Amino acid sequence: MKIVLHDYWRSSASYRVRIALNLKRVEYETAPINLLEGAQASAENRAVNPQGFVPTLLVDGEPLVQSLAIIDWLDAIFPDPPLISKDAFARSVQLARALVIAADIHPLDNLRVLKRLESQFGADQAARDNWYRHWIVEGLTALEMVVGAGAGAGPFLGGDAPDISDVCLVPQLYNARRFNVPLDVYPNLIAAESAASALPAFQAAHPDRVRPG
Ligand SMILES: N[C@@H](CCC(=O)N[C@@H](CS)C(=O)NCC(=O)O)C(=O)O
Repeated sequence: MKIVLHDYWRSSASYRVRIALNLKRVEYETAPINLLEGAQASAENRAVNPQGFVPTLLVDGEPLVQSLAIIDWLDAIFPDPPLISKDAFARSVQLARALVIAADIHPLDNLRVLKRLESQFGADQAARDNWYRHWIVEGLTALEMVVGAGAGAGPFLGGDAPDISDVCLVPQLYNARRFNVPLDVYPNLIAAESAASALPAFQAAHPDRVRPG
């Protein structure tokens, strides 16, 4: 099976998929799509990812899109280690945590949304940064409460091993630091990130490790 990941080094949705591929020790090639040059909107990228996003995972030439759906596919085909539980209740809890980030923080801070704030409302850099930080703080505050209420298991959000919510958390915290969001108020999230950052699979997926040039 030939697997090619279309990604961008600083894209957090791509970072999620790189982590999952590495955790599952899947061999893959990468094909960079430069978001700053607008390559995501090219006809070539839209042919595999009609929304004009990264990541796209090509499996023997067939595209899979949407990072969480890609991770769900990876979990089905490469079950070890599992990232989504087979137990219905645990699965719902894991997905809910992942979706706080992937559905309710990340889309609001996407590049196309930031550009739209500028073109439609004239938002300057300071206003866009403020917007970016606002949605991160709101989402992480809720996630810290959720995780704190179930505290005890740890160190990962997934307990003694990372699950799909840890795969979403680490890239989101990377983004938060880029925008100088104070993170010391999220001790449970930071503890989970520390545990994840000790794993080679997470380290190898870090933007600084995959940045071209
Ligand atoms: N829900 C999608 C989101 C993908 C996404 O937002 N990708 C961003 C990079 S992290 C992107 O390609 N943005 C391009 C743009 O906004 O123009 C997923 O999880 O794959």
